[in-house]
Amino acid sequence: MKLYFTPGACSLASHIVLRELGLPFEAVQVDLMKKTTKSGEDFTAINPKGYVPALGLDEGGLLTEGVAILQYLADRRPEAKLAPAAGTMERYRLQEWLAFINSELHKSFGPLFNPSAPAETKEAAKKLIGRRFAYVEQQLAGREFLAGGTFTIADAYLYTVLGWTGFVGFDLTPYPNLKAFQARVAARPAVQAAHAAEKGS
Ligand SMILES: N[C@@H](CCC(=O)N[C@@H](CS)C(=O)NCC(=O)O)C(=O)O
Repeated sequence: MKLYFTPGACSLASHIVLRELGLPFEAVQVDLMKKTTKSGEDFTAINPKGYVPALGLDEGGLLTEGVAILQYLADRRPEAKLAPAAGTMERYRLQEWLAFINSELHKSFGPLFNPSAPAETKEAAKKLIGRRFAYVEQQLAGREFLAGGTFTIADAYLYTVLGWTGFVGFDLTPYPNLKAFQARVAARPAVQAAHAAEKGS
């Protein structure tokens, strides 16, 4: 498999999961401004959507959309239990988290990364993220991970999004459960390996 990624972007979640599962893969860095790969290929010719993550499959073809990629990867090694079996209520609960992180958290950061977004738009985005974080904070009370006691693909995604708070000046101090979660996930060997690989790339 080939993971098209940009350091620190939402592709980090897929990168972490590949390493958690010990799946063989090639990491291909993408410059999102120029829309080229590190070796100079036109990324839009590979992924017409022009964004990461994208996963080149061993059998040919490309899978896009982080929540689809994360589930595809977890299902390659079901014994690792990074996602419950398809069709179970636990899987729908996981999909509920993935959808929430994707549409309510991840996408709410958009204005904060956009240099031309007006200050009021950025402020409104921060308020919205704060409300969403308050919900997650409450859900994480007494729990190590989103789905309970074991790490899943939703945790890799939430961890990735939490990592952006430092870049955009969002203070996590009022969310101690989120901060503890972030530290807990950061300590995982696969997460440290993904960070090291992205830094060195
Ligand atoms: N719907 C996509 C969105 C992915 C996304 O937002 N990727 C960002 C990085 S975190 C990106 O590549 N942005 C560059 C662009 O859209 O041109 C998903 O959920 O995977």
